[in-house]
Amino acid sequence: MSETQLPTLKPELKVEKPKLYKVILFNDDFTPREFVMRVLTGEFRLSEDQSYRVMMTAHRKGVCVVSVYPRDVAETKATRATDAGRAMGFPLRFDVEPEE
Ligand code: TYC
Repeated sequence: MSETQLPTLKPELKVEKPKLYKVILFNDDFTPREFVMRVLTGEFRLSEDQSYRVMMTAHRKGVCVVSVYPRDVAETKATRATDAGRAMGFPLRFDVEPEE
């Protein structure tokens, strides 16, 4: 009986870091500050203090990163938050972009 040795196959371990996506808040001239904060606390679970800072940063600079999430979570939250503004007639806008 021949002893054929099979080559040892090392399984290649490919562990990929799950990619994260930023939700970006855009300033506009119409949405009330209070409403922006309500969306940030309600949809993104930011504290009052965080909501105020994020809202004011967008207000002053034009944009602000709200938070980072896996892709599906980021997209769902950005859509729900934008829809909440639209339902009230506000042009409030949230977008999603990949983290560098
Ligand atoms: N600029 C708005 C105002 O003066 C407030 C506002 C802040 C709107 C941040 C959107 O992302 C925003 N009423």
